[in-house]
Amino acid sequence: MKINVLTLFPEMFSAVTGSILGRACEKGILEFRFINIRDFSQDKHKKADDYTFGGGPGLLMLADPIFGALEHIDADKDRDKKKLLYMSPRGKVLDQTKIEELAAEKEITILCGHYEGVDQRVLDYWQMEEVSIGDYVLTGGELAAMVLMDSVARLVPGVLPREGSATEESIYSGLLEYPQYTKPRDYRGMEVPEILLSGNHKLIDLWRFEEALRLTKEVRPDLFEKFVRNREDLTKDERKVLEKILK
Ligand code: 6GU
Repeated sequence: MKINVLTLFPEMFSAVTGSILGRACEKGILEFRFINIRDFSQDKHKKADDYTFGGGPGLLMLADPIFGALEHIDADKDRDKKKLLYMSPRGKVLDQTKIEELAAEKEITILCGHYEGVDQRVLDYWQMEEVSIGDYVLTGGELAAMVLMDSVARLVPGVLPREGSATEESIYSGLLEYPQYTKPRDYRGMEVPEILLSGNHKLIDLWRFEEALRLTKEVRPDLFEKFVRNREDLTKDERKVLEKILK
């Protein structure tokens, strides 16, 4: 999968080129391209922003350098095969369903806004899809773009060292993750739950299911409600556990 990022701050993206995603790039599974919008400014001072028509505080990113950057990466070629996204608190909030949808794309281009945003004509002409990462405001789209890149890229086959963790398939999907422990068995007097040392995988799975249910019900009642609805796929034992939590 190819991901192009248009930004005024390409150096911020060293955060994603290190680590797991960087390795996937070396392996050729991912291809990242960071384009500095300022490089496409035709102004002698490399200006990329200006005051808004109609007045008001703050600067707006100019259309022309963004058009130049998009044309440089041939964003207008095979337009229907490429996703163009604009990171903005005005967009629809990203969720796992959207992330899965994006993970199936061949090429994604992400525009990061700064200051008060971008000239509306950029969004209209290129028919950009506006995406937010939550109901709060950041100083720019870069951190949001990195959240999107990380969450999408990890779903691309071969990116994660171990594919398809248990919590993403099976009954655990839609639930918060159960508590996990590693060595030592006793850390400063805090012991690993006995059942996890039992070697009885059926009981361990039921314990994990119960903990996941308990946690989800307490922290995310919205997710819990959704999980409980039309639950025909549970085994007898799992159903018993669910009924215990519901009581
Ligand atoms: Cl995508 N951009 C900015 N600037 N703030 C945000 C956001 C995006 N998502 C949530 N807050």
